[in-house]
Amino acid sequence: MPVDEATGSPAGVQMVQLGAHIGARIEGVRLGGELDARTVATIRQALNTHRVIFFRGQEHLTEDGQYEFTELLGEPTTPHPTVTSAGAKSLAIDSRFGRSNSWHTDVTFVDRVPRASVLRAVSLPSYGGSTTWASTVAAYESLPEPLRTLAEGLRARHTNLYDYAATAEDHADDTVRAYRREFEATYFETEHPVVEVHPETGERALLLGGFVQRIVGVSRAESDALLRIFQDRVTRLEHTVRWDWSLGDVAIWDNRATQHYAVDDYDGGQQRTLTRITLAGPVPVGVDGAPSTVIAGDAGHYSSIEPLPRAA
Ligand SMILES: O=C(O)CCC(=O)C(=O)O
Ligand SMILES: [Fe+2]
Repeated sequence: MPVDEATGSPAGVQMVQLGAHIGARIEGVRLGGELDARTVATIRQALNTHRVIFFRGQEHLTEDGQYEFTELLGEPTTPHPTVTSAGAKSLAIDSRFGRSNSWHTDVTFVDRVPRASVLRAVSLPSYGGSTTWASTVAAYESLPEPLRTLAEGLRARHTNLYDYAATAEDHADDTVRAYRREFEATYFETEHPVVEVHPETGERALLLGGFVQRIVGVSRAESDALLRIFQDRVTRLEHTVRWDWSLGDVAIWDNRATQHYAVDDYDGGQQRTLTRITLAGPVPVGVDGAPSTVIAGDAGHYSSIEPLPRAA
Protein backbone atom coordinates (compact mmCIF):
# COMPACT_ATOMS: atom_id res chain seq x y z
CA MET A 1 0.00 0.00 0.00
CA PRO A 2 1.38 3.46 -0.90
CA VAL A 3 2.33 5.51 2.15
CA ASP A 4 2.77 9.27 2.49
CA GLU A 5 6.48 9.73 3.37
CA ALA A 6 5.89 12.82 5.51
CA THR A 7 3.05 11.54 7.72
CA GLY A 8 3.39 7.75 7.55
CA SER A 9 -0.35 7.66 6.81
CA PRO A 10 -1.72 5.59 3.96
CA ALA A 11 -1.84 7.64 0.75
CA GLY A 12 -5.20 9.35 0.30
CA VAL A 13 -5.80 9.68 4.05
CA GLN A 14 -5.87 13.32 5.07
CA MET A 15 -5.81 14.85 8.53
CA VAL A 16 -7.51 18.25 8.79
CA GLN A 17 -6.76 19.84 12.15
CA LEU A 18 -9.68 21.85 13.56
CA GLY A 19 -8.11 23.65 16.53
CA ALA A 20 -4.85 24.14 18.39
CA HIS A 21 -5.86 21.96 21.34
CA ILE A 22 -8.51 19.57 20.11
CA GLY A 23 -10.19 18.16 17.03
CA ALA A 24 -9.32 16.83 13.59
CA ARG A 25 -11.32 15.59 10.63
CA ILE A 26 -9.96 12.58 8.79
CA GLU A 27 -10.72 12.29 5.10
CA GLY A 28 -10.25 9.46 2.68
CA VAL A 29 -11.19 6.61 5.03
CA ARG A 30 -14.10 4.19 4.67
CA LEU A 31 -14.77 2.89 8.18
CA GLY A 32 -15.61 -0.78 8.69
CA GLY A 33 -14.29 -4.11 9.91
CA GLU A 34 -12.09 -4.57 6.85
CA LEU A 35 -9.96 -1.44 7.42
CA ASP A 36 -6.21 -2.07 6.95
CA ALA A 37 -3.80 -2.08 9.90
CA ARG A 38 -1.91 1.03 8.83
CA THR A 39 -5.05 3.13 8.67
CA VAL A 40 -6.13 1.78 12.06
CA ALA A 41 -2.71 2.81 13.46
CA THR A 42 -3.16 6.28 11.92
CA ILE A 43 -6.56 6.60 13.63
CA ARG A 44 -5.15 5.53 17.02
CA GLN A 45 -2.31 8.01 16.66
CA ALA A 46 -4.73 10.78 15.65
CA LEU A 47 -6.81 10.12 18.77
CA ASN A 48 -3.74 10.60 20.98
CA THR A 49 -2.82 13.81 19.18
CA HIS A 50 -6.21 15.42 18.52
CA ARG A 51 -8.42 13.89 21.30
CA VAL A 52 -11.54 13.81 19.11
CA ILE A 53 -11.64 12.90 15.43
CA PHE A 54 -14.45 13.10 12.90
CA PHE A 55 -15.27 11.16 9.74
CA ARG A 56 -17.85 12.20 7.18
CA GLY A 57 -19.67 10.18 4.56
CA GLN A 58 -19.93 6.87 6.45
CA GLU A 59 -23.56 6.27 5.43
CA HIS A 60 -22.71 2.64 4.59
CA LEU A 61 -22.05 1.88 8.25
CA THR A 62 -24.62 -0.27 10.08
CA GLU A 63 -24.57 -1.04 13.82
CA ASP A 64 -22.65 -4.25 12.98
CA GLY A 65 -20.17 -2.34 10.81
CA GLN A 66 -19.67 0.23 13.57
CA TYR A 67 -19.00 -2.61 16.02
CA GLU A 68 -16.59 -4.43 13.69
CA PHE A 69 -14.68 -1.20 13.09
CA THR A 70 -14.58 -0.47 16.84
CA GLU A 71 -13.13 -3.96 17.44
CA LEU A 72 -10.11 -2.96 15.33
CA LEU A 73 -9.32 -0.20 17.86
CA GLY A 74 -9.58 -2.33 21.00
CA GLU A 75 -12.05 -4.38 22.99
CA PRO A 76 -15.62 -3.06 22.90
CA THR A 77 -17.50 -3.01 26.19
CA THR A 78 -21.15 -4.00 26.56
CA PRO A 79 -23.35 -0.97 25.83
CA HIS A 80 -23.51 0.38 29.41
CA PRO A 81 -23.09 -0.69 33.07
CA THR A 82 -26.81 -0.22 33.82
CA VAL A 83 -28.72 0.64 30.64
CA THR A 84 -29.39 -2.83 29.21
CA SER A 85 -30.07 -1.75 25.59
CA ALA A 86 -32.08 -4.97 25.02
CA GLY A 87 -29.30 -7.05 23.52
CA ALA A 88 -28.06 -4.38 21.12
CA LYS A 89 -24.32 -4.01 20.52
CA SER A 90 -24.44 -0.26 20.99
CA LEU A 91 -26.00 2.24 23.34
CA ALA A 92 -28.81 4.27 21.78
CA ILE A 93 -28.30 7.97 22.43
CA ASP A 94 -31.93 8.90 21.90
CA SER A 95 -33.41 12.36 22.49
CA ARG A 96 -36.63 10.79 23.82
CA PHE A 97 -34.74 9.31 26.80
CA GLY A 98 -32.70 12.35 27.72
CA ARG A 99 -30.21 14.87 26.43
CA SER A 100 -26.61 14.89 27.60
CA ASN A 101 -26.45 18.63 27.91
CA SER A 102 -24.03 18.69 30.80
CA TRP A 103 -20.26 18.40 30.63
CA HIS A 104 -19.09 14.87 31.33
CA THR A 105 -16.59 12.14 30.57
CA ASP A 106 -18.34 8.86 29.77
CA VAL A 107 -19.02 6.29 32.52
CA THR A 108 -16.57 7.70 35.10
CA PHE A 109 -18.65 6.20 37.91
CA VAL A 110 -16.86 2.85 37.35
CA ASP A 111 -13.18 2.12 37.92
CA ARG A 112 -12.48 0.93 34.33
CA VAL A 113 -13.29 4.21 32.59
CA PRO A 114 -13.73 3.52 28.87
CA ARG A 115 -10.73 4.41 26.74
CA ALA A 116 -12.71 5.85 23.87
CA SER A 117 -16.23 6.23 22.52
CA VAL A 118 -17.32 5.78 18.89
CA LEU A 119 -20.51 7.70 18.06
CA ARG A 120 -22.49 7.43 14.80
CA ALA A 121 -25.37 9.68 13.74
CA VAL A 122 -28.55 7.76 12.85
CA SER A 123 -31.25 10.45 12.75
CA LEU A 124 -30.85 14.17 13.25
CA PRO A 125 -33.05 17.18 13.90
CA SER A 126 -33.46 19.73 11.12
CA TYR A 127 -31.41 22.27 13.08
CA GLY A 128 -29.25 22.28 16.22
CA GLY A 129 -28.13 19.18 18.11
CA SER A 130 -24.39 19.67 17.72
CA THR A 131 -21.89 18.23 20.23
CA THR A 132 -18.93 19.99 21.84
CA TRP A 133 -15.77 18.35 23.20
CA ALA A 134 -13.15 19.90 25.48
CA SER A 135 -9.55 18.88 26.07
CA THR A 136 -8.93 18.03 29.72
CA VAL A 137 -5.19 17.96 28.96
CA ALA A 138 -5.32 21.60 27.79
CA ALA A 139 -7.37 22.35 30.92
CA TYR A 140 -4.70 20.88 33.20
CA GLU A 141 -1.84 22.51 31.30
CA SER A 142 -3.49 25.94 31.43
CA LEU A 143 -3.69 25.90 35.24
CA PRO A 144 -1.14 28.04 37.07
CA GLU A 145 1.50 25.90 38.76
CA PRO A 146 0.12 26.19 42.35
CA LEU A 147 -3.33 25.00 41.15
CA ARG A 148 -1.81 22.10 39.20
CA THR A 149 -0.04 20.96 42.35
CA LEU A 150 -3.25 21.33 44.33
CA ALA A 151 -5.23 19.30 41.76
CA GLU A 152 -2.59 16.56 41.65
CA GLY A 153 -3.09 15.89 45.37
CA LEU A 154 -6.90 15.62 45.18
CA ARG A 155 -9.24 12.71 44.60
CA ALA A 156 -12.95 12.86 43.70
CA ARG A 157 -15.93 10.53 44.12
CA HIS A 158 -17.97 9.83 40.95
CA THR A 159 -21.42 8.17 41.01
CA ASN A 160 -24.23 7.32 38.56
CA LEU A 161 -26.86 9.17 40.60
CA TYR A 162 -28.61 11.97 38.76
CA ASP A 163 -28.30 15.30 40.43
CA TYR A 164 -32.02 16.04 40.64
CA ALA A 165 -31.43 19.32 42.41
CA ALA A 166 -29.34 20.54 39.48
CA THR A 167 -31.98 19.49 36.95
CA ALA A 168 -35.06 20.63 38.88
CA GLU A 169 -36.04 22.99 36.07
CA ASP A 170 -36.05 20.22 33.53
CA HIS A 171 -39.56 18.74 33.34
CA ALA A 172 -38.83 15.07 32.79
CA ASP A 173 -41.67 13.06 31.23
CA ASP A 174 -42.35 9.37 31.99
CA THR A 175 -39.95 8.08 29.31
CA VAL A 176 -37.12 10.22 30.65
CA ARG A 177 -37.92 9.24 34.25
CA ALA A 178 -37.92 5.52 33.33
CA TYR A 179 -34.55 5.91 31.58
CA ARG A 180 -33.08 7.64 34.61
CA ARG A 181 -34.38 4.85 36.87
CA GLU A 182 -32.64 2.28 34.67
CA PHE A 183 -29.47 4.38 34.62
CA GLU A 184 -29.45 4.36 38.42
CA ALA A 185 -30.70 0.78 38.88
CA THR A 186 -27.38 -0.40 40.36
CA TYR A 187 -25.38 2.05 42.41
CA PHE A 188 -21.80 2.66 41.30
CA GLU A 189 -19.30 4.86 43.07
CA THR A 190 -15.59 5.18 42.31
CA GLU A 191 -12.85 7.38 43.68
CA HIS A 192 -10.57 8.74 40.97
CA PRO A 193 -7.52 11.01 41.10
CA VAL A 194 -8.43 14.53 39.94
CA VAL A 195 -5.35 14.46 37.72
CA GLU A 196 -4.89 11.31 35.69
CA VAL A 197 -1.69 10.33 33.88
CA HIS A 198 -2.66 9.38 30.33
CA PRO A 199 -1.67 5.73 29.92
CA GLU A 200 -0.47 6.13 26.33
CA THR A 201 0.90 9.65 26.05
CA GLY A 202 2.02 10.25 29.66
CA GLU A 203 0.26 13.63 29.59
CA ARG A 204 -1.68 14.81 32.63
CA ALA A 205 -5.41 15.44 32.36
CA LEU A 206 -8.19 16.57 34.69
CA LEU A 207 -10.56 13.67 35.40
CA LEU A 208 -13.82 15.33 36.48
CA GLY A 209 -17.17 15.97 34.75
CA GLY A 210 -20.83 15.54 35.56
CA PHE A 211 -20.63 12.27 37.49
CA VAL A 212 -18.49 13.87 40.21
CA GLN A 213 -20.27 14.04 43.55
CA ARG A 214 -17.51 15.76 45.47
CA ILE A 215 -13.83 16.19 46.13
CA VAL A 216 -12.66 13.98 48.99
CA GLY A 217 -11.55 15.40 52.35
CA VAL A 218 -12.92 18.94 52.07
CA SER A 219 -16.29 20.50 52.91
CA ARG A 220 -19.14 20.59 50.40
CA ALA A 221 -18.61 24.34 49.89
CA GLU A 222 -14.87 23.87 49.35
CA SER A 223 -15.53 20.98 46.96
CA ASP A 224 -17.96 23.12 44.94
CA ALA A 225 -15.46 25.98 44.80
CA LEU A 226 -12.60 23.74 43.69
CA LEU A 227 -14.72 22.02 41.05
CA ARG A 228 -15.75 25.40 39.67
CA ILE A 229 -12.12 26.50 39.38
CA PHE A 230 -11.04 23.34 37.54
CA GLN A 231 -14.14 22.97 35.37
CA ASP A 232 -13.84 26.59 34.19
CA ARG A 233 -10.51 25.59 32.61
CA VAL A 234 -12.08 22.62 30.85
CA THR A 235 -14.83 24.68 29.23
CA ARG A 236 -12.72 27.61 28.04
CA LEU A 237 -13.78 27.94 24.42
CA GLU A 238 -10.15 27.74 23.27
CA HIS A 239 -10.05 24.21 24.68
CA THR A 240 -13.15 23.05 22.78
CA VAL A 241 -14.31 21.98 19.35
CA ARG A 242 -17.95 21.85 18.23
CA TRP A 243 -19.30 19.49 15.60
CA ASP A 244 -22.48 20.01 13.57
CA TRP A 245 -23.64 16.55 12.66
CA SER A 246 -24.69 15.30 9.24
CA LEU A 247 -26.03 11.83 8.59
CA GLY A 248 -23.13 9.46 7.95
CA ASP A 249 -20.83 11.25 10.43
CA VAL A 250 -18.82 9.33 13.01
CA ALA A 251 -16.97 10.89 15.96
CA ILE A 252 -14.38 9.09 18.10
CA TRP A 253 -13.00 10.62 21.27
CA ASP A 254 -10.28 9.75 23.71
CA ASN A 255 -12.33 9.50 26.88
CA ARG A 256 -9.18 9.95 29.04
CA ALA A 257 -8.46 13.37 27.58
CA THR A 258 -11.88 14.95 27.01
CA GLN A 259 -15.25 15.96 28.33
CA HIS A 260 -18.23 16.52 26.04
CA TYR A 261 -21.63 18.22 25.99
CA ALA A 262 -24.57 17.55 23.67
CA VAL A 263 -26.10 20.92 22.81
CA ASP A 264 -29.86 20.78 23.44
CA ASP A 265 -30.94 23.47 20.96
CA TYR A 266 -33.52 21.61 18.89
CA ASP A 267 -37.22 21.54 19.61
CA GLY A 268 -38.78 18.86 21.78
CA GLY A 269 -40.66 17.07 19.03
CA GLN A 270 -37.59 16.50 16.88
CA GLN A 271 -36.01 13.08 16.95
CA ARG A 272 -32.22 12.77 17.34
CA THR A 273 -30.57 9.34 17.57
CA LEU A 274 -26.97 8.23 17.59
CA THR A 275 -25.38 4.90 18.47
CA ARG A 276 -22.40 4.72 20.80
CA ILE A 277 -19.89 1.95 21.42
CA THR A 278 -17.25 2.35 24.14
CA LEU A 279 -13.84 0.66 24.29
CA ALA A 280 -12.48 -1.00 27.42
CA GLY A 281 -9.86 1.09 29.20
CA PRO A 282 -7.44 0.63 32.09
CA VAL A 283 -8.08 1.85 35.64
CA PRO A 284 -6.88 5.48 35.86
CA VAL A 285 -3.71 6.24 37.79
CA GLY A 286 -2.85 9.51 39.52
CA VAL A 287 0.41 11.45 39.48
CA ASP A 288 1.47 9.62 42.68
CA GLY A 289 0.92 6.25 40.99
CA ALA A 290 -2.22 5.50 43.03
CA PRO A 291 -5.04 3.96 40.97
CA SER A 292 -8.74 4.69 41.23
CA THR A 293 -10.61 2.65 43.81
CA VAL A 294 -14.10 1.13 43.75
CA ILE A 295 -16.38 2.32 46.53
CA ALA A 296 -19.54 0.53 45.31
CA GLY A 297 -20.60 -1.65 42.38
CA ASP A 298 -18.88 -4.29 40.25
CA ALA A 299 -18.49 -3.23 36.60
CA GLY A 300 -17.16 -6.62 35.45
CA HIS A 301 -20.23 -7.26 33.26
CA TYR A 302 -19.73 -3.92 31.50
CA SER A 303 -16.09 -4.03 30.61
CA SER A 304 -12.84 -5.89 31.04
CA ILE A 305 -9.87 -3.88 32.31
CA GLU A 306 -7.48 -3.00 29.54
CA PRO A 307 -3.91 -3.78 30.65
CA LEU A 308 -1.70 -0.71 30.97
CA PRO A 309 0.80 -0.35 28.11
CA ARG A 310 4.20 -1.61 29.22
CA ALA A 311 6.69 1.14 29.97
CA ALA A 312 9.17 1.57 27.12
O1 LIG B 1 -25.74 13.25 22.05
C1 LIG B 1 -24.54 13.47 21.85
O2 LIG B 1 -24.13 14.15 20.92
C2 LIG B 1 -23.52 12.90 22.78
C3 LIG B 1 -24.16 12.10 23.87
C4 LIG B 1 -23.15 11.54 24.80
O3 LIG B 1 -22.89 12.10 25.83
C5 LIG B 1 -22.44 10.32 24.42
O4 LIG B 1 -22.67 9.78 23.34
O5 LIG B 1 -21.62 9.86 25.23
FE1 LIG C 1 -21.32 11.05 26.80
